[in-house]
Amino acid sequence: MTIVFLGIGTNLGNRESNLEEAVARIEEYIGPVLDSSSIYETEPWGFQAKDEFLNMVVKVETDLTPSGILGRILMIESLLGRVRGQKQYSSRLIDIDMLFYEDMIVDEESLKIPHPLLHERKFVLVPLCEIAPELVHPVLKKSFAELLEICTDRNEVKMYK
Ligand code: PH2
Ligand code: MG
Ligand code: MG
Repeated sequence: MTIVFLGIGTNLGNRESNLEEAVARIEEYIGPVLDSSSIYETEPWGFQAKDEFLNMVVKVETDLTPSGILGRILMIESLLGRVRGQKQYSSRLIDIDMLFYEDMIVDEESLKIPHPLLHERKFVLVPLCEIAPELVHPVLKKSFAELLEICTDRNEVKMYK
């Protein structure tokens, strides 16, 4: 059994029910959710959009491999109605990202763990620090609390629920 942390985001449709549905499908197809952060309302990061995101992080126990999890994530995203466009960033019904998988490091075209941008994004670090502040980033060798402290992202991240 392995512990994996997933980040979930949505800025279209009924955002709260998108998160609820994503957590239910993660439980069904990836494994039991051991802990979850609060929900945060966050400014779009890296692109312009009028719709703010809801973001949260969950801690999941699983017996799947990283590529097994990636396959399930893509399936859950399409079950929830996500259609992938050409652009790098765009508004979406649901996005599930594998943030890290124990302290495994994977650097492949189709899969990078830890998520290469997680330490630059307050919409990930703030919820992550709520449930795992003392955990150490396997590449940067700093705790998530330290990474949040030195993070230069100034986008707004506010507690929603
Ligand atoms: N996801 C992105 C790009 N920008 N901004 C916020 N606030 N929340 C996200 O989940 C998000 C984003 C790419 O996946
Ligand atoms: Mg993402
Ligand atoms: Mg994604």
